[in-house]
Amino acid sequence: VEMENALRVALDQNQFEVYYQPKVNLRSGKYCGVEALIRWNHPQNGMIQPGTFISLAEKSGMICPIGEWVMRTACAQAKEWCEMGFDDISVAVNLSAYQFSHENVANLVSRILSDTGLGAHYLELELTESMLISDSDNMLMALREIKAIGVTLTLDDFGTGYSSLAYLKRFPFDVIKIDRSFVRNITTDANDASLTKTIVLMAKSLKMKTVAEGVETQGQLGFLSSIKCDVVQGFYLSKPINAAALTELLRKQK
Ligand code: G
Ligand code: G
Ligand code: NA
Ligand code: MN
Repeated sequence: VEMENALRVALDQNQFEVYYQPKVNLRSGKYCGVEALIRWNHPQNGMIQPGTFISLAEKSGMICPIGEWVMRTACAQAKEWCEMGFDDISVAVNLSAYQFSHENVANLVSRILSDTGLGAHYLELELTESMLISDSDNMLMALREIKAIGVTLTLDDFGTGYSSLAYLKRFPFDVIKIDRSFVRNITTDANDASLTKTIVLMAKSLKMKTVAEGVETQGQLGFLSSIKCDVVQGFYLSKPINAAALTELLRKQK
């Protein structure tokens, strides 16, 4: 209850902030999108990372209003970038399973797109494999509705779940985000290199795009480029930064 109150106060008093981590398209070498990642700017404890409060927000149900705030903020920001002429930048928002079981996410998405004026194809939703284990009939219906709006669906942490291939078969994903546990050793471990290459080939034959997350070195980027992975994200390119800093990055590129 204490934590629920703290999260509510944080939301009411604007203590949350959305950071953005850029993604680069390997073919063009240009920024093509960002992932929105929440931060809690606590008045006493400083910047708190989501790893320490998202699970508490899920347990208390506060993830619904917080998740809505993140999506609204990220969509408004993407619309602003469009109007500044950065009109090839999509924004990816992470969702929790709790949101799907407690609210109509498709309605929420429609409402936010219409309120912010952002085109649906600029919004991408990231779902982790672990979200897909239970309640899969409801999840399937919700994802079909969201996809019909024109929003991109991304399967996050790909390869870490119990039945990664079954999820691809059952759910209408557009993008596979290759988990960083594969990316970490692609230049030193032949098995990880082979698995990553196979994931990219499989995605291509399914007409899906691939994003590699956790790219930290030039060598990893070079390998991903050689196997024609579509998009990369990671500390080698940029850590997550605030909206002003991300806008600066986009300006420098132009
Ligand atoms: O930088 P990083 O510490 O930002 O993120 C840690 C974890 O928190 C990641 O798994 C990320 O997906 C999750 N996360 C970050 N922002 C959000 C959010 O707005 N909603 C949800 N559900 N998860 C988030
Ligand atoms: O997939 P997920 O939503 O969990 O990813 C977001 C998390 O990954 C955030 O905590 C972000 O800070 C972290 N992250 C982003 N790039 C890198 C990277 O290159 N290396 C590592 N170790 N973590 C990263
Ligand atoms: Na994610
Ligand atoms: Mn991930």
